[in-house]
Amino acid sequence: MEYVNSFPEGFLWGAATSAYQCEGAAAEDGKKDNQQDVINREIHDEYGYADASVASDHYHHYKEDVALMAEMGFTSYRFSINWARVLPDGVGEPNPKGVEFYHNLIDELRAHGIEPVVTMWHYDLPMALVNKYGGWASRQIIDDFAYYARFILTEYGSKVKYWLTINEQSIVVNYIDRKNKISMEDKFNPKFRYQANHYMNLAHAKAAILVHELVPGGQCGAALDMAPYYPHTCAPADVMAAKNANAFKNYFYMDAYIRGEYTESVMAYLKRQGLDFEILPGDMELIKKGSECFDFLGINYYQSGCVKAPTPGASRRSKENNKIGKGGHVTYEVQPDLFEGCKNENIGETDFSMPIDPMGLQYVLEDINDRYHIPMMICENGFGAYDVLEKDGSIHDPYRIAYIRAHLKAMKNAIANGVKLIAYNPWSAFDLLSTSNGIAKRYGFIYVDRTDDDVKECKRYRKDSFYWYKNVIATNGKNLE
Ligand code: BGP
Repeated sequence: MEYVNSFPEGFLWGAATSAYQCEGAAAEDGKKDNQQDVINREIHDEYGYADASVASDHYHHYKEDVALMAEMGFTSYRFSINWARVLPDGVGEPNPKGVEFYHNLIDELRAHGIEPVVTMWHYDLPMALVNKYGGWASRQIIDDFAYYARFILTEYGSKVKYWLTINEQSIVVNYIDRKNKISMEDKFNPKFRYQANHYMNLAHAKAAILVHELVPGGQCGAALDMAPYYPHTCAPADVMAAKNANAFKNYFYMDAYIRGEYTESVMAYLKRQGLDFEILPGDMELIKKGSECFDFLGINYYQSGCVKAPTPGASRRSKENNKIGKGGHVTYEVQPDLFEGCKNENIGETDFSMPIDPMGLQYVLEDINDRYHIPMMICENGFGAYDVLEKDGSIHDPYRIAYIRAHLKAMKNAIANGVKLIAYNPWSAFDLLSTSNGIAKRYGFIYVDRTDDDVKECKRYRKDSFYWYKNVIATNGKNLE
């Protein structure tokens, strides 16, 4: 059922990327290593996937990329700042060339009428801080994150209204997968993860307060990966497991950001499991103050989840991404005595085992709006696939068009039911490194001609979805055909 056929006046249309996944120039112009440079070198050695040294070479192609975005009619673009590019040691001396790069990028966007939406941290902590004290493992990160936030807000605040502090905090905390290592020493010590989560909440709060202090009219948010959890059956124990999963994976993070408090049932569970963390005097006051500066929630929506009552005695296990790109290769999460992930037989999946569920997006948007009454921005949504560059330079990606069309319809329904949606920034503007499958798994509207083995010249090509999305934007989402 479709209720309305329009997006609000002034709705922002664009797409998203993150620094380490697209910039390249990893050791150029004064930039030092970040955690993702190191992790992606490891991934390259182990799986043969491309590392972050060249990525999509956006550092050298940014003008062309912005021109292509403008050709599609973008009015927004979500990207992240590479912390180690502007502050190579994490704190202290800035790197003039790195600082200049983001001025140039932002100016280029503004010159084309594109609103920048900037993420402060998208998985790429400077190695200097990881080596010094283990990154998110130490309370010191809170002040260093605030130092970095103050630096970039002072530098770019007059040109950027929308700021996202942290990308996908719940993913960082919940998944063992290497992309989400909190520090390089981390060996999925669950207790340590919840302490690091607390530090992230404090770092986020400081940065949110700074956005309001330093940016006139500044809007602060954070982007969370958002999957609604469905019960496998209507057996009460399965329904309870779904309630638990939604609290543990979703509300626990939103309650901290938006209400400035921790979800009671989750805190009780963590205590029972011996996973409770240290909260010092003043911490909760800071988190509360940060929540008062939280203006909008970024939603990264790819899929829904399905859970059942946990098998008694099952041990803790994190979800593992499908690394080989053939359906069915996925490991489901287990949280002992709370829930156990399983396959939802009612919906299809991508080749990378991502369940495809547009209605799940309507569900989360309405659920969050009913619960928190907060404006939202889609900061990621998209279809990862093996695209083929034809001899004539065309790329036919009907699967991506179908996926995005269905999700836009779901957004229209949510808007009709009262959801205040600011923007749609799907993943990704152009092809870039996947967190787990190199460059072979592509999400972009713009094809970047390189492979995992051969960087070639990273020449850009327009996919079919490029032209389709251009028309969607031109009609403010009225025409999705
Ligand atoms: C999100 C991340 C992005 C992005 C996307 C697609 O979790 O915020 O960085 O990569 O997922 O995931 P993947 O690259 O693993 O296919």
